[in-house]
Amino acid sequence: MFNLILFGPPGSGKGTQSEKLIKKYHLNHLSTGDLLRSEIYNKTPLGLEAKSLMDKGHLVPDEVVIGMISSALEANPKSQGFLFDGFPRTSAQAEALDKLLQLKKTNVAIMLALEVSEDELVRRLLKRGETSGRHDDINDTVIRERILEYHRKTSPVAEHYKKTGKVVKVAGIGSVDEIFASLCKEIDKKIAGQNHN
Ligand code: B4P
Repeated sequence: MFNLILFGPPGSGKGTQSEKLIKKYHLNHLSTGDLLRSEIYNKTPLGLEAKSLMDKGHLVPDEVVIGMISSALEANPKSQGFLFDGFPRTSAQAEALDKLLQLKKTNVAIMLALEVSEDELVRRLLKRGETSGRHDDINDTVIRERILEYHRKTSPVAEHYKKTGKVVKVAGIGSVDEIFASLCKEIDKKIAGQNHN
């Protein structure tokens, strides 16, 4: 099993690159953002609670997203590996993920961290907001709050995986295909290293 985390601030291209990576490496895509938006679309109680937080640019409570990921792992017992997109976003989520994977006798192989400047993040998200209908992409203040939440709560998650030498930084500026090629290069290196051991 090969499990990878695609990491980075809001708008860094996690969703965009995930779509391409899951096809190439036959991974199951687990995006907590997509799972939450599906709850909102279906107007579930969880979705209603999540919407009010997401519209302000805040994170959804840990127990909610950990529960969603746990169910998704259970639902795919034969998976060749998972791509975690937008999860874990707090240290508590990272610890929970390690435990869930341990139960499946596997672990995180690599964390690929996309690096993009703040001005470019804001530009991309406002542009997506013009067409996506996503409330959290329309307002400059909400976008800045999402980036602040990232610095406050999410960037420490990289420290968690640095301890085990799993973090690889990748430049997230350039064309989608150029960034995809950089990500593939790092994944191929990791897979070759694993096969060698
Ligand atoms: P997410 O759905 O995870 O989304 P994101 O951070 O906004 O975006 P992503 O990085 O995937 O950007 P994308 O590729 O789409 O989170 C939304 C909200 O859900 C959070 O704020 C939070 O409230 C909640 N949430 C989710 N997970 C949570 C968790 N684990 N715990 C608590 N709360 C959670 O790219 C953005 C735009 O850039 C797109 O328009 C794309 O076309 C463009 N783009 C991509 N690559 C580009 C490139 N190379 N050049 C130019 N533009 C590019």
